[in-house]
Amino acid sequence: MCSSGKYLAFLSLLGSIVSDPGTTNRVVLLDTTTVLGELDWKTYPVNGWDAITEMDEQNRPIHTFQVCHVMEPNQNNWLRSGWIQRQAAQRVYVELRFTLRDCNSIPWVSGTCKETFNLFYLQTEEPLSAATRFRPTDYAKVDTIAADESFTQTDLGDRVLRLNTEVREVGPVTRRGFYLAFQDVGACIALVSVKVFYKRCPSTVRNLAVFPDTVPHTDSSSLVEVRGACVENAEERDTPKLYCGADGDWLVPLGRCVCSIGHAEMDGDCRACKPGSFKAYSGNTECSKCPSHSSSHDQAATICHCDKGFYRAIKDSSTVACTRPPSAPRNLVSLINDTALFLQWTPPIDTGGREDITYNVLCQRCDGRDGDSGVTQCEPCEPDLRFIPRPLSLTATSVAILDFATHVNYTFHVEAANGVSGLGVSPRSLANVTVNTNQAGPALVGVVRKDWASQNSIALSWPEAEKLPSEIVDYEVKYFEKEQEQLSYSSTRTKNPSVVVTGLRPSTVYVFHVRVRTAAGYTAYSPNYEFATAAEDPDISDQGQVLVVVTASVGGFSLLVILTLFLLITGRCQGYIKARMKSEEKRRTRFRAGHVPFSGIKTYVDPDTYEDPTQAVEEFAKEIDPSYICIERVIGAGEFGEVCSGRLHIPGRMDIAVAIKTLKGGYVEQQRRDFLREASIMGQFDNPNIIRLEGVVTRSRPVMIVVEYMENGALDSFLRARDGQFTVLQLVGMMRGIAVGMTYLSDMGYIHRDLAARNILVDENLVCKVSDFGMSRVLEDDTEAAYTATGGKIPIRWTAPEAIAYGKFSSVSDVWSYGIVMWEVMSYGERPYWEMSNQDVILSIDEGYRLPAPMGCPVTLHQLMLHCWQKESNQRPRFNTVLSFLDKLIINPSSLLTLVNDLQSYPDSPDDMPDYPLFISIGDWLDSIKMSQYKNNFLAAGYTTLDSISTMSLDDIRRIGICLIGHQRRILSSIQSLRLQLHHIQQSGFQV
Ligand code: ACK
Repeated sequence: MCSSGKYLAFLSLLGSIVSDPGTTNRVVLLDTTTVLGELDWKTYPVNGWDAITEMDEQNRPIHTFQVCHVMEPNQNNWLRSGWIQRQAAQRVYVELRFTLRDCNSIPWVSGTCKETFNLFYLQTEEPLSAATRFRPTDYAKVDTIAADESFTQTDLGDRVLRLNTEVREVGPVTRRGFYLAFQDVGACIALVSVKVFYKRCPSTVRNLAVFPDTVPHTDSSSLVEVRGACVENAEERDTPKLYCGADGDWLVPLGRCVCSIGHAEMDGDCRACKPGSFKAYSGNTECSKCPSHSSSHDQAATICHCDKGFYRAIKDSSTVACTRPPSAPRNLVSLINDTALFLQWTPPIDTGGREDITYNVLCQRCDGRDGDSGVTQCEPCEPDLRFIPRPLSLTATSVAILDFATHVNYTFHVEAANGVSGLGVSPRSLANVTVNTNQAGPALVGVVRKDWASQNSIALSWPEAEKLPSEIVDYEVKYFEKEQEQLSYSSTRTKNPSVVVTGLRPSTVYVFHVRVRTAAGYTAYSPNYEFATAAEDPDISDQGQVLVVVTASVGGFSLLVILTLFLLITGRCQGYIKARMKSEEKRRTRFRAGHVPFSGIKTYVDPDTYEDPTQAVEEFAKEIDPSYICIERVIGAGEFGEVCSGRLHIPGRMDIAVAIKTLKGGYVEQQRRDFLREASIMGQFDNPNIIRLEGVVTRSRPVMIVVEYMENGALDSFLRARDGQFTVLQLVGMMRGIAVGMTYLSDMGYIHRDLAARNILVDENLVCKVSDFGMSRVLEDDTEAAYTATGGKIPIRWTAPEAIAYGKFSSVSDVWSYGIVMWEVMSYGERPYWEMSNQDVILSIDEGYRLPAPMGCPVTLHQLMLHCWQKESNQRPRFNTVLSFLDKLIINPSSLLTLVNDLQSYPDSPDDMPDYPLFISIGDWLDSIKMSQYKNNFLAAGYTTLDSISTMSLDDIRRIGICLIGHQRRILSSIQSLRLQLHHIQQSGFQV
């Protein structure tokens, strides 16, 4: 046996090395390095293995077993451990640390020297008694253990000692305990430590569930499924599970627990919500701060209780803010005529934090005074008094009262209520007004007369209202098509007792009624008056020139809007009209037999469909004798020659200013045809906002096209020269003119393709007219046009993406261009997209960028521009929609007051834009959701503004007579989205 001092010193050093690495998924059954007392292991024979116990620096024992009978043959030395309890183990691991000497390093050893030893085990239920004889055959072999490293010798002859660590699996073990045995057959071994352990998955908390210590299966390929138990104050969502793997690792977490009400997760635990916060629902959410006007004083609150004077309605969720009854309605006024008494008020200042505000109207008759006390005696009003729409639960801020008695003092109490009214002891929120029915008299607006009517307009007047309780603010004229039975009504205001109502349909009977707005509110409406517009004549559109003047008073300044509708001046060209009528008839029979659109508008005929284009010129343009033309000066240059101004004097007619486009000499036939092509297009149009063709000179040189003269020239240069000089309303008037012209062209089926401010001409009255009808030629001619990938020449900045990409021109691609023209107008002729290259314009449009609102641009107008620039062409408005939207803006100039620059955040791309409604009246709204049939129901129930419908509930919808469930749903969901939009708009200060 080797037991030199050097070797023992080495062993003492090992004592500090062989401590337990302390892994948490191991349960140690035996560790010889931690046993403080005697190990009491047995050796057979007694002089085989040698037990040595040394003390380390900390005075802890180091138990070592050595054997080294390498010189003697036939060695069979056994070392047996004490009895080791199995505990929960099923598979046991034995970790041995030892040194084993290399036989070659031992001088003079014969063949008896070995370099391995054997590990055995024996399972028993109980420890063997001391008397039990050691029988090697009782032990089962685990393995032969060899050294990875052994004593070796350096070149200098020093021995280097290496420590081996070997782990063997023992088992499965099933009895209560077992022994280990080490057999030496002639090696030189120092067994430094023996550690016996088994693996288990240690108890853990995952997803708020606790999983206990778990021993893996003996079969290393199968997992143990373990169900977790929720931590305190948590509840199961899905059964929490983990699987314990053979190596003591937890695998595959499934299911989870969540914190119960009043508790929230923190550091793997469910902690109680602090006072001032609450959690009403179980789940892994945080505790929330108590909503407004509520508080919680205890830990783990599941609800915050309302502060004094604040309540929650039964239908309110326990998580919403507490609210209180509203304050009283304001500005309660009464108006009376001979049959009806109207009460109007404005909503209370304090809505109590709720949106479900309703009003109840209570009535008392206070006729006499008590003889003794002198106190006014009041009694409930007569039960047959009729309230329209009803006395209680009103959602609008007005009510009409019928069947009242005359010469009576009525006192009306208007109560504001909301979902929490009546829940506490708060006083009722009342506003009172006393009405003396002596005042009842005739309607305040006298007889309404028709002064004149044209195809599209009717002028009305009525006597100035008299005997009004307070000053007149203005008159409101409501009108609708009689046949439509009030399905769609419009209204306009005027300061004078007269108005010209425009935008009407020819040969149509309209119903009008008028009321007065005074400082104290509205009077009753006048009776209905029915007047018809003039009949339509396809060629003689209207008689004379009508100037429509709408005066509007906005916030203390007056704006004069001049919308001049030029209609064909007759007489001047009677013969010409007759000549055209013939060709018109011919054309219709030839190209569109029997096809005249219902609006009575003609259909455009492409001159290219004529075999001989000269024939198209003959058909649509009048030949003018050149001697009638007096050229005065050159005003510009066109592609084919100069543009001049001059006068046209047709005998028997007043001479007129004209512009004359000339075809320069030396042209080839194709150029002549291209030049005259524009005349054959223009000659088909007859609209006050389309440049009018006077005629052509083709039978002599130079060939000329003569058109009406537009004093202010092209719109873009005109605006640039007059930067900042117009009111918004004047600019809108210009846009309206262009929209009228474009509506006409699109109705005729003509696609312009080059709509841009440079192609709009402006006359001395600021009337804008669409010009430049060259189509393909125009695009060649236009300096803005650039070649596209498809080879066409296109004015990129003005053109819709689908037209640039695939040449898909349509009336809605013209709408895109119209949006750009709007932008040019509002920016006084700024170049769209400034100095960006055409390529960059195309890319940025594709990425969703759109021109921002020019300085001083009303939100409504930029909103309309963005609609025109919808990427999806079918989502763009049609020209008639654009036109009616502009008309509504003009009628409600307050809608132009909010400028984009005033808003904090305003989208600059149609993609980012909330769905702003492109409508202003209830009628428009119902049209937009295809529920037009209910216009009457809304109007009859007193819903006249979008604001008033925004608070409607399902019950209100039922109450006004909408019975089909599908329709109720459609209307309600539209109201809900409208409510959001109105809220958004009101937040940004935009008036509807
Ligand atoms: O901006 P402008 O003065 O308006 O310069 C151009 C120029 O001719 C070349 O087209 C002007 N122009 C074209 N047609 C007319 C017209 N009918 N009346 C007045 N000017 C016109 C245009």
